[in-house]
Amino acid sequence: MWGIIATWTMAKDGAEEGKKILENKGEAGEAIEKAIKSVEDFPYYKSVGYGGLPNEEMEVELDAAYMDGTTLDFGAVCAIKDFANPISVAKKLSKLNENSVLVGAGAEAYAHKEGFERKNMLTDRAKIHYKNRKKDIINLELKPYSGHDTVGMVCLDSFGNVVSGTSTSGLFMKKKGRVGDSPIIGSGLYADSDIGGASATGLGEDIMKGIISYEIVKLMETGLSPQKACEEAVSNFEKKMIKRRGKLGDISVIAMNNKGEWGVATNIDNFSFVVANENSDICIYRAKRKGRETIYEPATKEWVDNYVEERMKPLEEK
Ligand code: SD4
Repeated sequence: MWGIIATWTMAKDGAEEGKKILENKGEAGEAIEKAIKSVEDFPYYKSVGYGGLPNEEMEVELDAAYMDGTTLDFGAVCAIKDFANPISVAKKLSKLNENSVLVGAGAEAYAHKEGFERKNMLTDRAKIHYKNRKKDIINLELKPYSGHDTVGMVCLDSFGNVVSGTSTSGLFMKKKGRVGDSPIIGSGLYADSDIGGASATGLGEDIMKGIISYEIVKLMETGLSPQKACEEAVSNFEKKMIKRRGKLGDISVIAMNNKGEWGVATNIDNFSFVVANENSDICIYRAKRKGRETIYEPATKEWVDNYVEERMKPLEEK
């Protein structure tokens, strides 16, 4: 059995590419890198790779991580600037026994020496978003951080290897040097080929408090289905956060076990995800919370067309 699951509708084309590798008996590591690179390269997605929205100082700082559930190799880059594919740098770092998580200038120096493609990741479109947001923050008293969609993925290949990966520009208007959950092992992602893998998206500062991806994998280890494990992890964490802090930011999670069964959970009303496995063709679903549970249904063509159109429509400075 092979399978692939990814956060948000934007992952669809990448997931298609990953799926092709998996169905041709390719490896999960290759599939996930190809899939996430495709999302990073697409200029209209505002929260991953090229075209990702900048920090407060109009710099695009990117976080990415890669975990191999068979060897437990883990690599990550945090707040890296001006490299086209942070996921590939993270994957390469994961093979190292030391220095496998690098931040900022150190990550850039490594990527440069290893010959990764340099690219100015700040697009004209992202600059317009930035300028507009600055005005909205003042005029509409808008929260600077709203609007963020990290790509998180779990892949299972026909040989039983589970791999997880993430890539993100993090929160729009974040402070320079801010790092969220996405490159943090156990929080943004985790993988163990004896069990399965998980990944999260949402408010990193909160997600990290629950080490939610590790929690989901551990719940699957107790015998819970991926769906139950995701729901249990999110609802237990929500209960704790409300009790201790009175609130929990947005959090959505995906998981797949080593049989290709999958699950999701969210505490919002508009989480979307993409999934395929040997038994079912690629499909975009829309999910929302229903009490302690999460319900989902396939997205209609109209909704998907509208999603893509919204992201690609011409943008003007306010
Ligand atoms: C972060 N978790 O940097 C990321 C952002 C995200 O959907 O996932 N947004 O906190």
